[in-house]
Amino acid sequence: MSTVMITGASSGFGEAAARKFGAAGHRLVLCARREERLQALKAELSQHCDVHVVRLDVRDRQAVSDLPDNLPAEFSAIDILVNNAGLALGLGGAHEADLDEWETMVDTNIKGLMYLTRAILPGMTERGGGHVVNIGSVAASWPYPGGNTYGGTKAFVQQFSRNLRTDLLGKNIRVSNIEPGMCETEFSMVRFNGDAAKASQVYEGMQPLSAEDVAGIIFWVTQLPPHININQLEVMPVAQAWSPFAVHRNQT
Ligand code: NDP
Ligand code: 8X3
Repeated sequence: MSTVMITGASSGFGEAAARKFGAAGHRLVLCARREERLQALKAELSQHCDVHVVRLDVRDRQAVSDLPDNLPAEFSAIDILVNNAGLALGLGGAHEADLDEWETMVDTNIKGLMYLTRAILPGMTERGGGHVVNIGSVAASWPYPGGNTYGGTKAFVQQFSRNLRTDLLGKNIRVSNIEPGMCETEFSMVRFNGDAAKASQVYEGMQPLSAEDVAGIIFWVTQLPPHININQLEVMPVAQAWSPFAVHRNQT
């Protein structure tokens, strides 16, 4: 049985991962800003496993760095950190983007992930083992219109994950970067600022991944024999692929 910390456990992949690890009896530390959702999840999962809930904004550097010391003793030895909290805001062109939205994505997807990693790694190195599972995105490698800063933040997650592997070589700590494509969670609702019609259009007429699909992958990489490290795993729904290069033919 492992102790698993999941950020962004109030929705989407994080919530589904909590259910997956919880059903297998793992001890859970669930973090997000919407604590009432975490409490409801705790009530649901408590029959299978021990759950500790933390109201946490991953952008709060001090709160994240204090987190390990504030955990109850029985939850303090984190074996698996799922760095999942994150978001996209807007899908406009870079020339008209809202700088506050860009900063929120940087603060959450890059800095928040950095803070959590830095806070949890010392315990893992002291105990001689662990697994950091970062949630990247296909947007890290493949540009699309309006992906601008969001894709940039996930490119950071990709390279940071690789560099963690090199820093942690010999310390028995695994690092995996899971990079999903389209998945129907609250992601698009957040991206489009609560516009449900716009959000559902994203998945119209195609079968996206489900949160459970991604949670199953997160769980799987952690359950492999301990000498195996999945470095990077990109996954899309069958209905999603790349497009050819866009060419602007200025001939009219
Ligand atoms: P959801 O919007 O359903 O979930 C996002 C989670 O992140 C929520 O639990 C939210 O909790 C948490 N979160 C956001 N900001 C903060 C913050 N400042 N502090 C703490 N928690 C925060 O989206 P997904 O489950 O889809 O997204 C999870 C991750 O997967 C993200 O990193 C996203 O970029 C990535 N991703 C999503 C894809 C998709 O198509 N859905 C594809 C590829 C990657 P709360 O608001 O309660 O704080
Ligand atoms: C979210 C997936 O394709 O909307 O990371 O960028 S996508």
